[in-house]
Order: sequence, then structure tokens, then C-alpha cells
Amino acid sequence: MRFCLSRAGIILLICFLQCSNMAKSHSDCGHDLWLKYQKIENKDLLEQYSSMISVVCVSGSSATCQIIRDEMYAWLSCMYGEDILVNTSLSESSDLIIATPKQLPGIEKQIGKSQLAYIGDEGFIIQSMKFIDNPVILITASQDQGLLYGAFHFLRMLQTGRDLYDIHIMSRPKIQYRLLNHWDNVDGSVERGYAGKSLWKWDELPDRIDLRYKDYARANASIGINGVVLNNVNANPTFLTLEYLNKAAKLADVFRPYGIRVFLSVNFSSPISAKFHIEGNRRAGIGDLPDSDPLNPDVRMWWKEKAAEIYRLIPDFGGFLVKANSESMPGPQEYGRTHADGANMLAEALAPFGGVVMWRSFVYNANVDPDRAKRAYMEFVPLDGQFKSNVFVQSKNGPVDFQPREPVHPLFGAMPQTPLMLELQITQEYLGHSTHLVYLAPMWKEYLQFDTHAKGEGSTLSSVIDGSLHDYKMTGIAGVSNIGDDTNWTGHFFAQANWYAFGRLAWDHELTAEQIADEWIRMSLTQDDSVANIIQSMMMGSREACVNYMTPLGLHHIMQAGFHYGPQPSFAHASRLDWTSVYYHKAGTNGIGFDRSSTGSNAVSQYFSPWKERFNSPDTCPEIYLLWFHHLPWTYSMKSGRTLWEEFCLHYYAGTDYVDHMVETWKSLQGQVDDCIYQEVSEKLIKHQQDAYVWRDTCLKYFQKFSQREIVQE
Ligand code: BDP
Repeated sequence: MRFCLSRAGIILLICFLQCSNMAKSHSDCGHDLWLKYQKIENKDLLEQYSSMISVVCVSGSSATCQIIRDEMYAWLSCMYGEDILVNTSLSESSDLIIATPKQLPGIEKQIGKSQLAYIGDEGFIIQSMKFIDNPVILITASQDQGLLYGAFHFLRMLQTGRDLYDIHIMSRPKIQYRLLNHWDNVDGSVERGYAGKSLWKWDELPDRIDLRYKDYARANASIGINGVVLNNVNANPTFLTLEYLNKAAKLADVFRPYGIRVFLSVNFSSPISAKFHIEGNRRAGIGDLPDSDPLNPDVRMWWKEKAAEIYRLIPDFGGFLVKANSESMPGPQEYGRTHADGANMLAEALAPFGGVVMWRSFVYNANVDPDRAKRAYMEFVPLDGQFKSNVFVQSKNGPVDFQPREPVHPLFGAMPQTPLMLELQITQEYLGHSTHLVYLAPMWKEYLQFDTHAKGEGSTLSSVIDGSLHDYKMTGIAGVSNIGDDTNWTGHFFAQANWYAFGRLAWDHELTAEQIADEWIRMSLTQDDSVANIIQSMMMGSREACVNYMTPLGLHHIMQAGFHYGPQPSFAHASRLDWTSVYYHKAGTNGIGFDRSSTGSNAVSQYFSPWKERFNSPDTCPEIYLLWFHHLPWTYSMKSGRTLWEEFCLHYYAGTDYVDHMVETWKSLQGQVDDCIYQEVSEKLIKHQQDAYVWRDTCLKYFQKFSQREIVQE
């Protein structure tokens, strides 16, 4: 059956219009993300591709296979600038075959059982081979979902100019649950969102399905994300009402063929929420029990019934994300129960349906310890072994809160019996919102590659979360989304690279930050090698620059109170100590830094040897963490031979110099990238530059009051 002309006539038309315009004038201004239909400009490549692929066979009949057909048709026709054939049945002329062994018997024999077993449920194989004596490229997988991932991988190869000769690719995700966490609210606002309002149009759902839901699912599938927590961790019980579950179910229907499951953040007090129901305020109360004690049988039954109700509407519902006993969110400790008691109650309700609980470790009760950085470890490590098997403990990468740089959270490696899920923040709450150009993959790699030494050398954070270190039975990673309803999705065009990088690293944490940037640039901005290299190198240094002009040498949490954008090193408040800047930097005429050594708060003791010893002494502590672990005099001699104060100043200047360099680099690219994107990024960079100067000057002036020394620039 010839598929393309009838079924995809409209796609074809749109695609050709876009393609023909693409070369010079068409500008999506970032709306099409890294999934632009674009012609291949390199003639040799075009010749290679079109001689090797002209008749595609995707034989499956599922909605997912239909998506693969649509994608293949639209992309390849656009890339070549001419119509191609996408069929459902195999013919002698098929040269790209996309099928599971079930759909096309014979594949198993050709590929081999062990290879198919290796790729599991979500992986794929792309292989050059002979089929009916013809050279073909085969994309195969055990499930249609894997075919979709394989198809996107193959299209990425074409878009990034890879050779198609003699391909042998076997890929499977290293981590099972690869989720975006949306901090989206009922009223359409997004907590720490800098890209417009929420993508979810709650008022329109379930009747109207915004077209962007599909685009969103498609973008996620193209990078391997397989789950979405729809709402804010500061969860409103309204999301568990039938009205909102019906809305969530509609989203789940759109996402399902893309292999994306829906999850919800839940409020631990939901069973008593009728008490705080405020009419007209959209805070629907859904439960009228007297308490939400996790050991109360009525409360347990309430959650069981709620879970059953959810699964009736969303049969593949993923589970609950929970922020409990943290920042005014209710939790089991209100009833004298532990985090494990709370998590296990929810786990019990979800278990019959295969759902999981992601219980966050982001807690910092001041009664536990005066040092906020120590608290989560102290609360959670003693609970290791007490959680049910479908509970994750979800932990931020560092022990405080998504700072531009923190040491790794000491929990990683310290809970061998509890699957730890890593939570990264894609949205730039503390790294310049959607104004600063900061490519986050180098930061995430720094964490993923960190060797915790939990079981001796080689115990990297990535080996903890991919389950290989402790043999976790389930594995997961979450990224707090930076997506909103802005035309370009993420506010700053370059922030798209962070969404992209999160997905790619969640699939394979061994990819390098450079490689991921290169892919993204070639798919989003240019196919020109030299332009791509310039942009990649600019992106690679942007995170270190941000650390330098905001919080160098281990300084942290000195941002504007609440807003977290600009600097406010002077912020002090008597009752909210661990939210203030002065608590973290402890600057005085005697020096600066938080003493977490064995003679200070002793947070170093939470790390494995040799880190605890290395961190403990300023001589062996890596300078990037120096003021995180030590309070040192301004005259302290750094490895460079300069004083701490001199080095401190130079870091601030190095940070702003790099931003100057980014501004100049970007200027040099005018005319070489899409005009609209060029303009938007230029405007953002100007503001970025101004605000980086503000950071540098505010901080240096403020700390100079204590150091009482000249500011040095070189
Ligand atoms: C902090 C944010 C706050 C979040 C909290 C969390 O400032 O808005 O609710 O983290 O992760 O970074 O729960």
C-alpha cells in the first residue's frame, strides 16, 4: 500500500512550503525546536542519502507506527526536496525497513536473539544488511516504542550529516524512568518558569486539545523522554479531583503513542483537603477525613480508592511525585511518622497497577542540624531499607538547592537499598532565568561523572542512578522543565539546548556535552562546520562563566531573596536563616566561607573516603568547592600564589570577560544563522552582559567592605 500521497497530502504540502522557504526566508524563530524539516545543503551527502534511501517500509499498524510513517515521509521528502515513498508492506525496492521481529519474521534470524534481548523494551538496532538480496538499512526493536526512538535516531544521523555506510548501532537507555517534572499550577502559572505560562491549558481541557501537546510529545520522544509529571511539587489537591483527572487523561491519550506516561505530584494532605477548600479559589477539597496519617486505615483506603480511580481513567498512569515536610508542604512527620511510612502508604496504593512513588529528599528541617546541607542525608540515610520496592527517593544533584555549582549530594552512594532518582533543574532558577545563555550539559556531566567512592574507585554518580553500583531494581532521572507557552518554548532560544541535553543524557549519560551541543546546533541552527564549531565552543564555557560571575570558588546562595535572579549578598533575616545570603557566605573581616570541615559543621563526614579527608583540608579541597567547605582569611594563599581575595576578584572578572566574548562571538555570526533567532539572542545577550556586570560589581563591592582590599582586575 502506498501511504504517502493520500494520507499525508497535507503534511507534504506544508512540508514543501516550509522546505522551499527554509533555505533563506522561512523563520520559525525557534518554534520548531531541533526538529526542523530542512533540506540537506551538502550535495555529496544528499546524493549518498537519496541513493541509499528512497523507499521506506514501516509495516506496523499501531498509532506509534503511523507516527513513524508520518515522520519519515515529512523529513525525507523535505531533506531531499522531492517526494519519497513510505509503504506499509515490504517490496523489492524497500531500502529502509522499520519493523519489529513480530511484524517482519526473518528479522530475528538476521539480527540474532541475544542482540534483540540486549536492547530490551525501549532500545533499538540500526543496521546495514541484505534483505531479499538487496542492501537495506534496518531499524528494529522489540516494541514499537523502540522503533520510534530508532527512527528519530536515524533522522538525527541524517540531520547531523553522518555517513550511512555500514551502520551497526545498538542502543538502549541506561536509565528506565526519564522524566520531565513540570512545576505547573492550576492557574496556568509555572513555579520557577521563565518561558511564559504553562503549556497545559487546563481551562480548555478536556474538550479542546491544543496542537502543541502533540509537538511537545514528539520533541520529548525524539530525545527519549518517557514520562511527564504534569504539575508542581507544591501540589494543589485539585489535581486529584475527577475534573482534573479527566483533563490529565486527555493529555495522557495524546502522549501515549509517543511512549510518554503521565505522572502527578500529589499533596500529602489530600485526604483532608476539604478542610482548606476555598470556594472560588479553585482549591477544590477532595477529601474530608479527619487526618492524613499514613498509618490510619481510612487514609490508606482513601489513597487506594484514588489510585483505582486514576487507573480507570489512565491505565498506564506512571505514579506520584511527592514533596512532603518541606517548605510548608504537609507530610507524615505531622503525625509522628517517617518519610518511609508516608511513601510506603502511597506505594501500596499504586503497586497493584504498576505505579511508582518518587519521594523527594529535598527537606531541610532546621531542628535536624544547623547546617542545611547536612539535613537530607541525616533524615534519609537511616531509612535505607525501609522503603517498598516501588519507591524512589528523588534527590537533587547537590545538598542545598540547584546552585550554579555545588558538590555532589552525599546521599548518592549512601542508600544502597533504595533506588535514588536524580533530580536536575533544567529551568535556570539560579542561573539567570531565561535571560542568561548557560549551557547546562557540562554541569550535569560534572555531577554524573563525580566519583562518590561509595564502593571504592569508579563509584560514579551515574553508576548509582543507572543502578549498576547497587543493583537497583528500578532507575530514574528527572529534569525540572524549562518549558512554557512562549513561541520558542523555553524563553531563551539556547535554553532549548538544555531540554535537548537533558533527554540525551537521560538516555545515555556517557555522551559528552560537546557531542550533544554539536547535534543540537546542527539540527537547530546551522549545517556549516565552522559556524557549528564556533557556537559549540561558546556554549561549552558558558556555565563556568556563570559560576564565576555569580558564585565562584564554592560560594553559594547569595541570589536575590525569593526571585533568585540578581545578587543580594547582604540579604539577612533573623528567622529564615537558611534562606539568607549571610548564612551561606559568612563573610567578615576575618574571611569568608562556610566551615563544613570536621571542626565546623562536619558536613564533610557525610562523604566517602577519600573525599571526606580531601574536602576537610583547604590544601586538598578542590578550589572550586573551597568556600563551600571552608571559612578562610582573605589573605589565604591559593594554588596560584595569589591571595584568596585576588583570586576571588579575578574569577568575577573572568566570568564577565567570557560574557563579553559571547557577545562578540554572536555578533560575528550575523547572517550565518536565522535572522529572527539572531536578533532574539542578541537582545538577550545584551541584557545578560549588563546583568553579569551587576553581579560582579555588586558582589565585589559588598565583599570589599570585609576584605578591605583593592579590587584587582588582572
Ligand atoms: C526551590 C525553589 C522552590 C521549589 C523548591 C523545591 O525555589 O520554588 O518549590 O526548590 O524544589 O529551588 O521544592
